[in-house]
Amino acid sequence: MKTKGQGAARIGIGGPVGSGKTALLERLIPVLRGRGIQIAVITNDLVTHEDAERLRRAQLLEPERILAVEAGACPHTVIREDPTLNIEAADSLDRAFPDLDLILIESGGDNLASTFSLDLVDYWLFVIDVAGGDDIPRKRGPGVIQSDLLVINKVDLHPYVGVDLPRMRAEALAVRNGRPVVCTNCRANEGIAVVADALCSAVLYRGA
Ligand SMILES: Nc1nc2c(ncn2[C@@H]2O[C@H](COP(=O)(O)OP(=O)(O)OP(=O)(O)O)[C@@H](O)[C@H]2O)c(=O)[nH]1
Ligand SMILES: [Mg+2]
Repeated sequence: MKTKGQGAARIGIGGPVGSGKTALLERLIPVLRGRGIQIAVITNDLVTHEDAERLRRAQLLEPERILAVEAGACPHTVIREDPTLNIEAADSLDRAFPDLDLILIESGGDNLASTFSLDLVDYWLFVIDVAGGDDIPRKRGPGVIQSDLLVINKVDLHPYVGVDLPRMRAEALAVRNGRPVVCTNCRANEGIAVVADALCSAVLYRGA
């Protein structure tokens, strides 16, 4: 396995508070590891290490492969305006694990305007969920429009929150100018392999 650039490929996972970014990581990690891909994770929380501790407790990865960055009050700052802390964390993972293929970087939960600096990541996903409202794609936030992959999570909840899921998906596709949209249910482990396929084909290739 080789990445298309230098060192491990860096993947951003952004999206509003509670949309399911950590839940997606918990589902993605076993799928990627099952494909022989070497992974590490960086989480960003405001002033705690909550998500990193949750991932360590889940024992999906060696604890040394999970680093936490404290983002402070503006979670988008450390993934966009000044991503130095995250770049340093990713560089240290590259040094500690020279065989790494992917570093998955979860942003702190933020608003629809949050995006990742391309100095930090090679590819980024934006995770929204059906309970956040089916009008979210129509609001055309930069995360929805510019991300390499848009994930609509919690599709199991659509009957309970009165969301027309096919319409929400169609409206998301319409504003994304051909970039892909994947529906997931992290609770029941649905759609996860499609997300894994998309990011692997974008940033990894198998050497001859
Ligand atoms: N029903 C349902 N619940 C989900 C799904 N994915 C996540 N959840 C729940 O949604 C809540 C928030 O999930 P998290 O993974 O913590 O969300 P997050 O985006 O990482 O949250 P922050 O890091 O705080 O921004 C948890 O209670 C999850 O169990 C899903 O597909 N379906
Ligand atoms: Mg989280």
